[in-house]
Amino acid sequence: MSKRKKIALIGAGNIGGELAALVQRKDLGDVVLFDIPQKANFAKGKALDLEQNGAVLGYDARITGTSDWKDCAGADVLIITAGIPRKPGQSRDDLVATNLPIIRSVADGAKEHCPDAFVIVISNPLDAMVYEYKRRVGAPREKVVGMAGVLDSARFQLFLAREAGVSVKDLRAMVLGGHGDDMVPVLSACTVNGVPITKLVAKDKLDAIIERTRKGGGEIVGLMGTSAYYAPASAAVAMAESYLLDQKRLLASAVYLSGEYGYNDLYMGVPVIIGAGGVEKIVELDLSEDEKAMLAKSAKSVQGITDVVKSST
Ligand code: A3D
Repeated sequence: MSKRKKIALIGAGNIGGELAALVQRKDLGDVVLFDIPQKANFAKGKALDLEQNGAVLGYDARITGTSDWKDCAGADVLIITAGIPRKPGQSRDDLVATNLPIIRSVADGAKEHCPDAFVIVISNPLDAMVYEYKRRVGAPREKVVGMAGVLDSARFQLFLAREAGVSVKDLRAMVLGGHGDDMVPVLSACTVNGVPITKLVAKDKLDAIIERTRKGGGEIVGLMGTSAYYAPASAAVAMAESYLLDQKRLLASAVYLSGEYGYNDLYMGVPVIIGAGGVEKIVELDLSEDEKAMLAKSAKSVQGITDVVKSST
């Protein structure tokens, strides 16, 4: 009989709590909610609240709060949200000075205690943080991805569905590139169940939606004073589920590029197939010339912040 899976959530804040709730409701396995020693009791309290919520709702997952890496030993999946989120007026790149030492300490803990886990990084600035995690742990690229594309694509899908007057269920959309204001919503891959979106939404509306998608994270930070957490958690759980259940879903994910799309030694969002082998395939789309130019611009931004991380000791 196969044993229950273990999902370690590094960071027990807003996204960490929602991740735990989703893993519990989908019965993907047992959860370890890890945070720094100063927040160990907070993590323990949140875990207990969630387990009691499971008792109300009828979910059996064990949820443990901790600040001891030993409790993460043998985790099948690690989802990393450790770090600070944006405040109004900040860019994601503004977080690098605080979040770089945090991702390094997380990488050291993970390398020692759960080196074989499939890792999904969420901490910002996303592409640079996932790059640094992989570099420090020395893990194979199949096992280390960044979550951003699923979330950015969902924002794009929502705005398009509302404008077209159709269900979000029928929207197929993809946002590639770095997780920044020059991310690349790929119109050529966007349909309503196979019908090109350009048949249903006028060009000026599409342009406005692309702009809103690019600023989608900032719109929420401006309203709430902190980052989004429901949709980011759902997006990461979709990726974790595809790995744990070998679903082989094709999801936009930040992945280490070795020549794909013409980029090397860089993490950036592209379509990948996630299954039991982790990143099983990177799918190369035939992008239009415009889309290639937008991807190049986005890659340049990602390279800039990645270089900052690479040169910082
Ligand atoms: P928050 O609610 O502040 O939770 C972060 C938690 O990380 C806090 O409880 C911290 O104590 C904890 N932490 C700090 N250092 C460590 C450490 N060394 N080890 C373990 N835990 C630590 O933030 P949040 O959950 O809202 O956001 C977390 C991160 O996700 C931020 O960097 C956000 O910018 C980022 N984020 C990314 C996306 C993407 O789409 C990529 C979306 C939304 C938020």
